[in-house]
Amino acid sequence: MDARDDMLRRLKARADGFSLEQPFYIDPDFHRVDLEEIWYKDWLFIGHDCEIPRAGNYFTVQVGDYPVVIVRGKDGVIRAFHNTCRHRGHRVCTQERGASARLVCPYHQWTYDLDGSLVFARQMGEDFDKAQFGMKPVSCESVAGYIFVCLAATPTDFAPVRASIEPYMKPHRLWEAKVAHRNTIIEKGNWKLVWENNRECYHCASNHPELCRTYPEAPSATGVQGAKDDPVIAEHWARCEAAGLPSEFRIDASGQFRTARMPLIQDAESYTMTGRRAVRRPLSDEVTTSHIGTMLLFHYPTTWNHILVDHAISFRVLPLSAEETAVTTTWLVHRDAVEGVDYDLNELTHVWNMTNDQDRRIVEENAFGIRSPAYEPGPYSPEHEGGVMQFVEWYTTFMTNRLQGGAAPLS
Ligand code: 3BY
Ligand code: FES
Ligand code: FE
Repeated sequence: MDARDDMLRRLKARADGFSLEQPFYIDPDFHRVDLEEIWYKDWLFIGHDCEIPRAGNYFTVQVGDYPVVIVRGKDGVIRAFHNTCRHRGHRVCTQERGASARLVCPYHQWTYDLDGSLVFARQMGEDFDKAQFGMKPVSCESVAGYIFVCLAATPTDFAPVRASIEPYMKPHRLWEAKVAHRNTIIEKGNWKLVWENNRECYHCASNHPELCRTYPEAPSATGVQGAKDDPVIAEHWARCEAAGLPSEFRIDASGQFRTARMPLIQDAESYTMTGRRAVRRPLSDEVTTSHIGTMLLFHYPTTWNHILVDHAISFRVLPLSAEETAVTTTWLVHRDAVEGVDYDLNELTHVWNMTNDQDRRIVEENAFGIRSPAYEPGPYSPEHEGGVMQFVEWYTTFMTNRLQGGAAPLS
């Protein structure tokens, strides 16, 4: 059976409240459908404005089969292009990141302006029209310091994402922050396992001793239910909102993205072993309130985030294959914060480096068990894994709609 038909049949037959069947986590043909229907069509968080602060700064990324370059133009605008030369297809930018006045393909030196137009191509004959061979644009939006791209020829409307997340993010001024540290870990598991693990804290107490010093394991903090009924959270929202920080739990009707500001445990202000701030200088000059907890943003399928009073941490998920996922973590601090003076890099990164490694091992062991022919979908905890159910619901609905829109009817 064709993978798309098989996937649709299994999605329709799925038992509510249970994990997905094995092929969703391991089958390369199912993975291709994920790429084609989600990763190649939807908006993807790809990096931060402050990673490319000056004209000519760029970084590259690989989304499935698509190499993409993101570059800041002379006009300050951030643009994205397919990183494939219009001559014979060599990657134009071969480094992970860099700075260049123009983008020069290393193969035969076709040279592109930062806006993608071809400005130089040697000995191509009299009739050659450079205007026909600019780098192909990729849709690109920047919101409050977060860059999103969409590979679809006709992207879905980004306006609802912007309208929803911008007010929550803006006070933190992340577009002018500084990257204190960034690392990428490879997790040997399907991207959906990375998400399922992220969307619950049922595993936290027994797996994350460092994070649990400051992050509450209550499902109301991580999941999608119960926050409104929790008096501690309600009080936190009222206090933060009064200080001009949008905080209340808000989720998109489709379930694809959520914002909410959550209190940390007791007096904790940051993800350190003591709970005290890791960075002496606050992240944003606009946020003068203390104890603002963590602003949580997720946007499927690429990002979850924690924005604190002294720093912010973003996570970017990119699938490498059916059974491998890259997770890039970026720590952002105030641009004037000085390492060794205002913060100790090890203290700043310790808790999440430990947590990421613990989660990597969980995802890999989860993938191991799922590869067993004896694996069958198991039940999620209604109390603790509401967030996981919500993710799987989103995936199921999204894929069912996409597959019904495009696939041949089932016999
Ligand atoms: O990073 C997160 O948002 C989730 C929430 C709970 C545990 N986990 C690592
Ligand atoms: Fe880029 Fe030839 S392939 S210049
Ligand atoms: Fe975890």
